[in-house]
Amino acid sequence: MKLYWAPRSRAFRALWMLEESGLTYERVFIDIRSGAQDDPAFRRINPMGKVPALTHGAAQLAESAAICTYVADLAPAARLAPAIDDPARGRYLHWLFFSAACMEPAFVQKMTGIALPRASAGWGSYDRVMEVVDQALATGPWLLGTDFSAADVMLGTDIWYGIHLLKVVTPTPAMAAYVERCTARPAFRRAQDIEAREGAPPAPAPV
Ligand SMILES: N[C@@H](CCC(=O)N[C@@H](CS)C(=O)NCC(=O)O)C(=O)O
Repeated sequence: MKLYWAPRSRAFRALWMLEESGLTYERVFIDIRSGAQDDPAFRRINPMGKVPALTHGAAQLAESAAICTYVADLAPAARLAPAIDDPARGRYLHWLFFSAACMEPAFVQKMTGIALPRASAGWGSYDRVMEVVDQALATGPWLLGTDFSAADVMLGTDIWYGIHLLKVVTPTPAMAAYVERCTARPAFRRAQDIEAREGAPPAPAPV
């Protein structure tokens, strides 16, 4: 299995997820700051030319939520997803999709100040998204209660990036405590170490 990734990007979700899974994988650095994502060989893996992307035998996929779902299903022993017949699966899928469908557009709205009617914006509004997330984290420790899941990898990365990188989130006490729990996980720390260790652009090939 190969993870195509770049540091300080949405690929962190896939990196953290793979570290949680215990699966063996190889990392392929795609230097998106120098245009490596436009290489035809990479575009055949993800026609969008974006990281993360994953290949596993004949399977290839992109979209971080899809990768997290795929990896969770591939590693049942790591217990990162409720079983298919578990009612918690509903809430799990809800939060996996919420990230790209609601959280990210809400961040963009906040950063750009674009005004849209609440009824026609799929995410409602930034304030509503934040309110709903805060309520979802009120009980904890994780989105599904006591069980950590791939949905926490998605949402945890978003809130963490929202606070520290994008600076669009002023954390409520529930969000701050949640991010602290996320960042204390050994797999999260390993992913951060990998970024620090391997995140420099690859040396140019000798000519
Ligand atoms: N919806 C995608 C978004 C991936 C994405 O936008 N990745 C950015 C980095 S954060 C990227 O690869 N940008 C390079 C480019 O678009 O040229 C996901 O969640 O995986």
